[in-house]
Amino acid sequence: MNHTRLPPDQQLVAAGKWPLVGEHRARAGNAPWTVTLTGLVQREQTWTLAELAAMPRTEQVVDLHCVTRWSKLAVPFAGVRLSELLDRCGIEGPARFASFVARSDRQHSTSLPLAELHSLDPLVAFECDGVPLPAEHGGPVRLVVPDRYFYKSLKWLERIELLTDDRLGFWERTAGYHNGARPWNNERYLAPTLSRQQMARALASRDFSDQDLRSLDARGHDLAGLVARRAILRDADFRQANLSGADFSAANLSNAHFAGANLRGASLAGADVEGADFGSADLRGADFRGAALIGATFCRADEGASDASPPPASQTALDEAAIIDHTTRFDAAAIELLTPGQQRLFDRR
Ligand SMILES: Nc1nc2c(c(=O)[nH]1)N[C@H]1C(S)=C(S)[C@@H](COP(=O)(O)O)O[C@H]1N2
Ligand SMILES: [Mo]
Repeated sequence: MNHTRLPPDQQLVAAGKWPLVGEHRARAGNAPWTVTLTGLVQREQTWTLAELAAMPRTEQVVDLHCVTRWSKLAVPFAGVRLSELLDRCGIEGPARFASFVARSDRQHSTSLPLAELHSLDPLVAFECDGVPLPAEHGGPVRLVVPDRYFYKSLKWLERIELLTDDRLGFWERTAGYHNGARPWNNERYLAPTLSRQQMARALASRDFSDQDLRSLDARGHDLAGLVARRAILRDADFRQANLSGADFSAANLSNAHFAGANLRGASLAGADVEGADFGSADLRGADFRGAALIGATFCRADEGASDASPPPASQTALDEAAIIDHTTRFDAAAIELLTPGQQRLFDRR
């Protein structure tokens, strides 16, 4: 059993699976790959991949914890320690933060305090499982930061800048991801930014389309026939709500709470429901085609259990399972990314 190593509210991804999250590829172009360390350093430096590979090689086994609630334990990475690069440049006195920038279309970024870099000892990784890091997982070179949600591990590392003041990363700035990112403290998202007035107005309108209503509290509300196409409802609370016939197509519902909700005949087609909780929700006639389901929970059966152990077939576990039947529509490929315990619920129907 590995469950002592699973942070709160995380679940293990199916054995051998590694979900792809965020950007899928680096920026196109043939310019040779380089990594530059700049900002408050004594000597700015740019390294080619060959130069990085010639530095002392370190292996590190890291547990990956995505904020959308999946974890993948004991992943063996190899590369050079970030501290090796910092030592070669010399940190200037006033430097307090490091900003990491990706060679990607949106120049994705994240940041960490220097004090934490010293204790976390991140890896500038170019190998995983003994082979070059796959391109979609950040190859040729990515950052791997142990003990933080995986959004602090930047794929396609191109630039590291040392700063006096923090520069929030892409998710931290645009999506309210918690800048602390400590999995053991459940530091996932910032507190709701919606005022009670804004919430009341949205709930009365019954049309959430294209609105940013993340962390909305709609617990227990009667929202039958709600229209919420493309709405941002990350971390929203729909527990016990009546959402029959609701249209959530292409909405962002990551980590939303649907325990006990009535979703009969609702459309979640093309929605992002990563990490969402559907325990005891009624999903008959619901449409999940094209939806991203990684880390979603449909029953409590395998929480904290290792991939190998079967879920307990106790009545309590079944009581908390979502109601799924032949009218519930899913893609087989999306189900495959769920943990074995979650998949079993779909096999049973
Ligand atoms: N350049 C870049 N790095 C990124 C992201 C991204 O979108 N772009 N997403 C982050 C998030 S939220 C996660 S969970 C991990 C996912 O890495 P993976 O696709 O290898 O699983 O990368 C992190 N680093
Ligand atoms: Mo993530």
